[in-house]
Amino acid sequence: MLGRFISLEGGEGVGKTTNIAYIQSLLEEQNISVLLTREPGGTPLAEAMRQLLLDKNQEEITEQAELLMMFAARAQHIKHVIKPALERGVWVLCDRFTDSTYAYQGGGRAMDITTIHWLENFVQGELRPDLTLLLDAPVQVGMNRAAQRGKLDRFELEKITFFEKVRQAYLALAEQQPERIKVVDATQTLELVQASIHQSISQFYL
Ligand code: Z5A
Repeated sequence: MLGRFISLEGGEGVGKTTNIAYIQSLLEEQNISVLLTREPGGTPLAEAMRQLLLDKNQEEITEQAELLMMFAARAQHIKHVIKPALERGVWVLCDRFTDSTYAYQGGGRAMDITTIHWLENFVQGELRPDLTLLLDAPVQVGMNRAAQRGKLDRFELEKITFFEKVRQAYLALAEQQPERIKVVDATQTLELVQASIHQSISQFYL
């Protein structure tokens, strides 16, 4: 693999979408080719699965089906988008990846971590992000920001306790893997958030 793989993580409304273009511009200033993508999604089939996963107006999706759909979409994404880009030397910048599964399905839904770990190895082989930026903020801060957008999807209808568990699961991952996962205080102004991101990204490519 010649390219590098960077993922952006965090609870809803913490600023992932806002900051991903900023990271792209930082890398492109260094003449690095970048591919922006997201999960669930990133290929036509995976995007169709995303629609199903976020749609609240359908039959209840079981926890098992939700977990398997996340990894099914990921399998498509890795094979058709992520690996080919990395092999061409392009850096991949992904809005959410498997840490989201550990946080939402493992933390929020309390699903068995061993099963998630098994699926991670099965679907990804040795592929893991080289760097992950975790945008962290108290749940209410992200929810207030996300609420400004209006309509809520299937995940956003969960109770606050669900998102508290998601946040704690993310912070536990960052504590376990401090080399890969850099926590950014997302409660700061956008200017300060981007200064922290700049620092982590510069340390990474220098
Ligand atoms: N999911 C899962 O369960 N398992 C998995 O394995 C995967 C995903 C991969 C879809 O994700 C759902 O899939 C997600 C988890 C689940 N559900 N939830 N919740 P998504 O990424 O599409 O959904 P999201 O997390 O809700 O994204 P988001 O709401 O778009 O959040 P964001 O991208 O982090 O935030 P943003 O749109 O950039 O910013 C929100 C607003 O805040 C916006 O108006 C900004 O202008 C503003 N903002 C941003 N930064 C700041 C600062 N620093 N100050 C003030 N205002 C700010």
